[in-house]
Amino acid sequence: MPISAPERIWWKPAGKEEKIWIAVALTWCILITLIMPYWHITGKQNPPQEYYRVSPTKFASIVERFTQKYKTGEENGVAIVEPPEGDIFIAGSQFVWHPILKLQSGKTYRLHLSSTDVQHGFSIYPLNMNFMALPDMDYVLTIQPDKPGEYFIICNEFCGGGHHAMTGKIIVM
Ligand SMILES: [Cu+2]
Repeated sequence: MPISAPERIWWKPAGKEEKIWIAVALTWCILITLIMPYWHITGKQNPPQEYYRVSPTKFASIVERFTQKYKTGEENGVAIVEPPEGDIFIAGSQFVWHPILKLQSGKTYRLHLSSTDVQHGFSIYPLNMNFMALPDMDYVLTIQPDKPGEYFIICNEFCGGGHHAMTGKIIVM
């Protein structure tokens, strides 16, 4: 069979259903495109606006000093600290979040979050709060815990062989 050119007009004009589908899809595209900037401004889910540069070794030594100063106990080899209101620190390191923070409900803390090695994901469970912990970056999250209980921190960024077991804890009194 010889190869022949297709008919000159081989398509059919769009039918009614196809036109409806295109209109619905286009409307939806425009809508979700507009929702993105809208949610960025009103969604209260943006990363913290306060952050500083800090070297991983410097942050590690700050966390160490903070831990020694306010240490009240230990759990599975991780120090428990009970700091007063103000600046508090937590570091992600392969493969643990440390120290364990014991906080008072209703008080305001400035939680400094960073990593002493690679990138980690800071995810507070059961709350749906997720932040990045980056080496070289000190993110300051102003928090006011209002519900007593135990909150678990899970690393949600693959960071190496022990990633699946990388947890931490915040206790609210
Ligand atoms: Cu991880």
